[in-house]
Amino acid sequence: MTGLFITLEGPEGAGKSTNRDYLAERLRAAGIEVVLTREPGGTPLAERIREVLLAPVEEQMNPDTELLLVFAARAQHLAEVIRPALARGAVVICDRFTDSTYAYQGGGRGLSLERIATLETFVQGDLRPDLTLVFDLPVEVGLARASARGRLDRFELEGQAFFEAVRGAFLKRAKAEPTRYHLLDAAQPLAQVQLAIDALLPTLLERARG
Ligand code: T5A
Repeated sequence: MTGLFITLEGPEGAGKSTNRDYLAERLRAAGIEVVLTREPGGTPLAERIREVLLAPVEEQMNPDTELLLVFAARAQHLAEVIRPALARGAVVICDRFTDSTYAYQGGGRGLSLERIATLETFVQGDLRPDLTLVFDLPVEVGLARASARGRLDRFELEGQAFFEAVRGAFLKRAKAEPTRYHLLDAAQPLAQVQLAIDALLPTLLERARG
């Protein structure tokens, strides 16, 4: 038995967490087992790595260190949460996954995509999300939403050019593989975004029930 692996991606403040909860609620209401999780994090150990990644510190984090920490957390998350849940047939909804690595460490930091792909295969084998929802919105709209919440994390302190590169990387990946990615206009009012999610439900339920 294999479950369904859904990831939610997009720039800062795009509404991933809000809509992750919404989607989980809709699937659970239809009797589906849903495991809701996030990256970096998802297990106690991986959450500790998340703290290291997000905390603003004076020492500049080397981009390779950042990349390896992201994949270290992912290895733990896959072993402890994602693979066991998929093996028992659950739907896993993960707030960010490896597309964020391509977007932030690849697009934002400018690290080699080949190197990221090598680590992706090393850590994940052939496991890839079945469906990736990309919440797209202009950088300034997302940053305004994120900063309205208060203190900014280490990534949110980056400048406009970094986030434009992140957004561009998500859009490029979505365009290259339209069967796996579903692009959503996250600048719309929340009710509209959720209507677009509702439209996906029949297909998702069919796939979740195998
Ligand atoms: N990272 C992560 C990497 O660099 N590499 C990696 O491989 C991975 C996995 C994680 C950081 O780590 C980096 C990327 C990130 O910088 P995070 O907290 O998971 O950080 O990610 P963020 O994007 O920072 O999370 P946010 O909480 O900021 O964004 P969300 O989850 O997209 O947005 P959400 O749902 O919290 O909404 C933000 C606010 O907007 C409102 C919500 O109510 C909330 O107040 N909102 C809307 N308002 C108006 N209209 C809508 N349509 C709205 N949707 C939501």
